[in-house]
Amino acid sequence: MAVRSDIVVSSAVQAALAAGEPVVALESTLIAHGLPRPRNRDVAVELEQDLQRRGVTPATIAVIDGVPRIGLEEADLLRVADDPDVVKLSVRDLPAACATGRSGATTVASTALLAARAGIRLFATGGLGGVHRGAQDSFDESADLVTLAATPITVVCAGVKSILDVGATLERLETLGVTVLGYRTSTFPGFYLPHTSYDLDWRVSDPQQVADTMTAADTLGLASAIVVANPLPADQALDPVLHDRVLADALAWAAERGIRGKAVTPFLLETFHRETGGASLEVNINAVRNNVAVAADVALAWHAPGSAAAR
Ligand code: PSU
Ligand code: MN
Repeated sequence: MAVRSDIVVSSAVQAALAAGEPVVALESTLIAHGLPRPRNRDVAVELEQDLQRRGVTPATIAVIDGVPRIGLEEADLLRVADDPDVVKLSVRDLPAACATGRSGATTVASTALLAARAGIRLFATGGLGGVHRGAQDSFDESADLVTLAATPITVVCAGVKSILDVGATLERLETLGVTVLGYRTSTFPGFYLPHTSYDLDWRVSDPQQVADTMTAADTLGLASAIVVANPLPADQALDPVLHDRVLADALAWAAERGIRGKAVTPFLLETFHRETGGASLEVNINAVRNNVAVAADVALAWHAPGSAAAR
């Protein structure tokens, strides 16, 4: 069979985009490879329902049998969550998966790319990929960073996980021209923890200021992403002592076992969930929920009557 030449946008997402209604993209690697089965399928469904309740159309993105899909029918969403043959697809993997008819979950990079192609302006995720510790030797830097440099979309995340080199990740985002906004915070959040020791240059206080930043970026003709860094409330954070202990173990084990390439992030996440007795999993899920809520608010502000997008 010939490879399909289109990206398939679900009828719900198509209708919302055509009507100028708010849409928020969701990534699927977080579901397939970031959260353990079977909890991941409940989260996948819950995130979509939460957006719908807020008056926003969800667009979970994945490649199903070689077809890139923006907005999944329930059966495909559950397949992404349940099927161990669903591979992890960053941008460079997309054409190969399409050509060979594979199914795969999209990372921040490939989700952002596909969402932007479809005209979606908002994207909610958990944590971004970034520069790994020891990258000066391994060269391990997520393709999320270079993709965001060239993809005009607003990504709401809880910062990056401390499994990464947070400082180096922020330096690369600066070099790459990616706008970073602290959402009601002046420090970069550390995913499991509300703060890191890294200050941010820009703090916004409400969804409208994010929407106004998007308008300004459009006016300026920027092709880069805007990252909205949304910290967890302090009472939802992971115990810092447990965090530091598990982090040290997880990094040591990854090195010992020679985990490399795209297996590194899922290995570290799984180790964290196991070694914190599931505590990091609850924190992770709460972070994603919070980010979905902020992305929905920004999408609503972006489409509000009188806003630039609505004109
Ligand atoms: N960070 C998280 N949770 C995740 C990921 C990153 O806290 O689930 C996933 C995202 O899909 C991200 C990807 O885009 O891992 C980055 O993988 P890599 O480092 O291989 O690019
Ligand atoms: Mn990598």
